Amino acid sequence: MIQTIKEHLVEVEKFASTSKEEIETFRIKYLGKKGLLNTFFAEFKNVPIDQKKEFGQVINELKSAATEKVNALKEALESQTEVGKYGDLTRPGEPMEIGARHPISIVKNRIIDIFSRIGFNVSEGPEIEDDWHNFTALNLPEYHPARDMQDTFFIQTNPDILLRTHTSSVQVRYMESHQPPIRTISPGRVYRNEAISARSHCFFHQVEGLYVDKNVSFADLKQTLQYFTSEMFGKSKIRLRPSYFPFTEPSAEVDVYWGLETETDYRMTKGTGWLEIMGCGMIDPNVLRNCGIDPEVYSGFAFGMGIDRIALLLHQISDIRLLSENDVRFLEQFKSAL
Ligand code: 2U9
Repeated sequence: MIQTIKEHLVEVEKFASTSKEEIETFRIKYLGKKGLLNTFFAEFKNVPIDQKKEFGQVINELKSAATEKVNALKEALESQTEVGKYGDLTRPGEPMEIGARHPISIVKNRIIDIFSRIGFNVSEGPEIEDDWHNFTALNLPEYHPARDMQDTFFIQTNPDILLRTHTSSVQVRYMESHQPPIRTISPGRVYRNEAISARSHCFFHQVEGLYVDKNVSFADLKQTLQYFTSEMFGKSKIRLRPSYFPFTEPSAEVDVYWGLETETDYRMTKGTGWLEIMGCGMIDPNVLRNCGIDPEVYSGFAFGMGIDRIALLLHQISDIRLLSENDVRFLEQFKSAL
């Protein structure tokens, strides 16, 4: 019997495997409930008294050898396999937090999408501009009173360099480098030097649009705006009120009929049902000429709107400051938006 156990001891010591199943079979063979070790232990009472000591020693030796072998092989196996290295790869993944677009971007992207469907491309330009592209080319010569309309941040050491006050400067650049037909919109950040208060900010966001070709008329302008308001707000009743901009003639302010169905409608429209959403006009011939386009051959319309205001409107945001504070509790509410 002792001899048999010693042979098993040699077998245990020799045993090696990288198969989970084989290791388990080995474990059951020696250490299982009905395994060899239990059988040998049960045999202990039948062993002659003078052999009991040696018998006891060899089966204990066999037990520790088998236990150690199983543990060592399992450990080696786990450190080699993916389960050991990476954990259980079949486990469901950790949910990934998704971000949210800023409401300004959501609104800007919608505007771009709407105009791109009728052939407008997107043009961009520098936020730090020169006097020509921001003012002079746009029919705002030095000392023109309209320059007061947009208090400007100038670079202190150079009065010719400034932070753009509108994205019209981008469109001046676009016309300088492209001949008609031109259909382009310019979204972007613009700067105004206004007193800091709850409602005014040093920068905001605009989209301006430009359409220049032969025979572009005021009717084309109105139809384009009607298409826009209907796509953007689901409302196509608009009215144009005469206005003044130095770069357009004639000029108009665009109101959309919002309705008076809810209390919010009343508050938003001050009880009139009408909401001012943008300005527009036929591009002044002087501006076309300044940009290298012959006003005898071509005409065009332009429009401009503030994105921030539209974002407040569409998402019922109560305070414009929320748009620039980047408070995640505010921003994460836009996860489900476009
Ligand atoms: C060129 C020629 C003309 C762009 C225009 C407006 C009317 C307008 C305001 C709306 C609210 C600015 O964001 S706002 O403060 N804009 O009312 N913008 S026409 O006219 C142009 C643009 C480029 C070369």
